[in-house]
Amino acid sequence: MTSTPAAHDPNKMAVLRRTQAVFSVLLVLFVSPLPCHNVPAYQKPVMVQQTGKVLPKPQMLTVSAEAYTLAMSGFKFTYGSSSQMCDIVDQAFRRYYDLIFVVDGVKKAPVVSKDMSELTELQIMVKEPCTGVYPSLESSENYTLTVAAPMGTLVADSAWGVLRGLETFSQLVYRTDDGMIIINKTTVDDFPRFAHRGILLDTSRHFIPIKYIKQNLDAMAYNKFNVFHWHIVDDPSFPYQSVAFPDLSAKGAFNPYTHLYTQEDVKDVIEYSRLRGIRVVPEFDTPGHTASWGAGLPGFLTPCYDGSAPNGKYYAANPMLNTTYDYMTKLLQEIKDVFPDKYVHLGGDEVSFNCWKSNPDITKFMEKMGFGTDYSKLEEYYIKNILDITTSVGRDYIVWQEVLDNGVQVAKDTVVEVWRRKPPVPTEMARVTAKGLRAILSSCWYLNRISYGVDWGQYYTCEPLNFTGTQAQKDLVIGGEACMWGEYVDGTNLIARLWPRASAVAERLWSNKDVTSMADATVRMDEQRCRMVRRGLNAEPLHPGFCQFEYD
Ligand code: CP6
Repeated sequence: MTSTPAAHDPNKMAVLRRTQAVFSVLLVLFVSPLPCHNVPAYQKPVMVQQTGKVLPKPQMLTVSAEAYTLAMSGFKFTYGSSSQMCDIVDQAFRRYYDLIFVVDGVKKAPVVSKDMSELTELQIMVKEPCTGVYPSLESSENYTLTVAAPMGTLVADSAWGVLRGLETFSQLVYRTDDGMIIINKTTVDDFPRFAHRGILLDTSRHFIPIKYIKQNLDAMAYNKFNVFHWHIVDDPSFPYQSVAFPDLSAKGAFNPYTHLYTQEDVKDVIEYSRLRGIRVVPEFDTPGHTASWGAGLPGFLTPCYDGSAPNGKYYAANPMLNTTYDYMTKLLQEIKDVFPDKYVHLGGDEVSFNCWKSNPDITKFMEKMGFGTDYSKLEEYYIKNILDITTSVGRDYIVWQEVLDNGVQVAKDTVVEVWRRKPPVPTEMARVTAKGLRAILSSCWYLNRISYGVDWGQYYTCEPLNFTGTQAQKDLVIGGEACMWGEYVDGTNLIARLWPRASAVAERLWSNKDVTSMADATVRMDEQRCRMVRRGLNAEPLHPGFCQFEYD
């Protein structure tokens, strides 16, 4: 119902707009000559334009031309009699009711067609207990949705499947220009291709207020992403308020009063995510990228030297001190208590050896340990300790690819995130999986990198399984992440920079491998962008055009 044709000629646009309006009215009024539909005799089936602009494209979607009307007071979500019931689904009912019936911030009762059958109910059937549950890599997100008047059904193993199915249901609903809410007779059988579909936000280069983190979580749910990779601290600032080490943020945040994620904030984000079927995987990146830790944790960083004297600079965690590991043990114990996800991201990227090389105490330690002059052995020593600490506190871990590239021996259950373009992505994906390790790809999805023009095609055509390897290797690829590094991003531009560009990644990670046509995807991308705008998000335009419902 929205339109963003690639029309550059304004006259053409006007004609197109008129034609569209006439078309949608005609299509809605067009009465089927076929009497074979299973509806009460007094209601004639009404045929309308086929829709089904669902993004990411479901594995199986069949949209019929037969359409039903939805009335706000007449429509409800219900549980089937043998269904599990839970908070997650109850709250999703409320959100999706609003998404369907709210336009321009108000619930507008739709015009109800007397000529059409009415969809009065969507009955949900959840098989697994879902009260208080938290999502995991192994969670089922499968669902089957049948839209048929008067009652549709949505069947899923888990609450997560219900969430994905409700999103699809809400995307099948549309408004006509004359104010009706319509949904076509539809069947959907759907499941994700990859289990790990993430978005990385960097809250260290700039602080991102909770309001925008939540907007992003909403957008993630609309696009069926399920992992919020929270790159919460880094060199420039430490906004996480630690219980064990309050000085880290007191001395390391940009502003310890305003640019701070308190324990309450973190709980709030985790619960908001959980209700949307999104895991929160925090990243505490060490030993590099830790400049902001120095002030609040004296002795943690390595003093750098000019010749025989310290030069007052510090870089990277000090790998030779036991206190470093004591600090990390205490911090990781806290992280385990605060973040319920089974995984933490331990970073390990971009470690420069210059400072370690300059420090005479480190040199002595290298000799004592028999590392010679191979500083990657020192890095390995550090990482190995951190991985062991993480295991001992009861968490699994994800690391950036350098950990492996530098020859660190990692446990079999390590997940490796591939982000560099050198060595070439297929080489690295093959290398990681040949070691029997699971891989996440993000190299081709650095959405922080922008340029003029339409750029989502490069994200759309990036295929995680495009490497030479056995089926067993391919099975080790658990998904990917779109990254929004924060050097040039804060609350003012986060949503616009990510969306709808990340929607292209969403489709690559959810939909079937054969879903590769950019021409087809353009239709869904356009619709998805307008849908996000209608839902109140500042998703940026993809090309000249307009939306049926825009912002104020
Ligand atoms: N910060 C950290 C970064 C980046 C990485 N790690 C990064 C590198 C290259 C680009 C964007 C971001 N800013 N901690 C790499 C994983 Cl283009």
